[in-house]
Amino acid sequence: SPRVFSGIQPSGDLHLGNYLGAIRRFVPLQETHETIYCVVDMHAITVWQEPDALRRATREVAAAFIAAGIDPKRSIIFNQSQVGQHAELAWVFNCIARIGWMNRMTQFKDKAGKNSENVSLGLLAYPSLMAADILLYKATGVPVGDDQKQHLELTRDIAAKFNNDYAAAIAERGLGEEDGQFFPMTEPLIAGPATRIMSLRDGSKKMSKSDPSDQSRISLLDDADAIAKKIKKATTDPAELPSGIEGLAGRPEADNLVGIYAALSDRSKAEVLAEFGGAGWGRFKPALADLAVAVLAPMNGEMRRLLDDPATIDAVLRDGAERAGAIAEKTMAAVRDIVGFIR
Ligand code: AQP
Repeated sequence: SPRVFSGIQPSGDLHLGNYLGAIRRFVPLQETHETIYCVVDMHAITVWQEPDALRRATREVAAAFIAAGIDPKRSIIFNQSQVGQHAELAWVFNCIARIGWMNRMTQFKDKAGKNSENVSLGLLAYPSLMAADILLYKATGVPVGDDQKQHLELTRDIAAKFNNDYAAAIAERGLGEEDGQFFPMTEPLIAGPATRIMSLRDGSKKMSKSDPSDQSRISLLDDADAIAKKIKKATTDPAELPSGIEGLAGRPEADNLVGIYAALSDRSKAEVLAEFGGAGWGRFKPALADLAVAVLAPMNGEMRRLLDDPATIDAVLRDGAERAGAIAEKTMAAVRDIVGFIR
């Protein structure tokens, strides 16, 4: 069956955007695909991480995967640094990708800000490691939020340039797939009403782990009280909810909260507005808070239970790393031959 790969960085508090845009969508794919889900700790250190905090956050992402319904037997769950082939293939891709491609990445520009001479080289090369993550497993689909679209395009560019630069070596050794290509063209799987959840404080910024304001995001470890308070305080305009989605145009905060409600209740925004059109925030926000608590509380409890037993989480990651490593090594051995490395 077709294979999907996706990763989450252990770089801070997991939030509702990570859940609705990514983790939750990983679960049903287990029915139809071979699924590989990775805690990308090597990506996380592109910006400074305290070692203990990194370990804690790595286990937290693994716990969120399991608590959300990813079965470590059916799927492969592991942390990136335990499979050395990710770093090895990323190096080859660093030599395939062009600096200009990396400089055009909006996430790099956003994260580097005006300080682009003084950020880590890893932050610039980030998409190259991401391409390695995906292509080591020859994954054809990657479930991600909308913010990752540009990185996925770069993954395709790297795959295409590798296939093309080494076309003769691939053909000569018969290492191509049915279509003669070595790496597939990966597609992003971006769908649903929650592809881009925005900050609760500012409707023009995405909800993010690295936002300094804790009020900007709903954390997956927030308790019911914290969730309700954050939603109550969320920035909105004063107008009541419109009765159709056209009425959300130019109202980013309203659009965001309706989108969150839709995603949490598996409905479309239009269906949510059919119920709440004309309602004020005093009615909508408590309904949203109740819904968010109902969906997140069971997961929150399960995550806490799992985190009480780090040895079990580490064993899941170790087992996943062994299974992932077997696939990764097969690809990497072929890459060494294609490139001309003697082994
Ligand atoms: N606001 C969001 N709405 C929908 N999806 C989102 N994702 C992130 N933010 C939102 C999706 O979550 C997955 C994991 O993201 P990541 O850990 O690789 O890091 P990120 O995209 O950089 O997410 P953050 O939370 O904003 O982290 P920081 O602040 O550390 O950069 C991806 O599939 C992403 O699309």
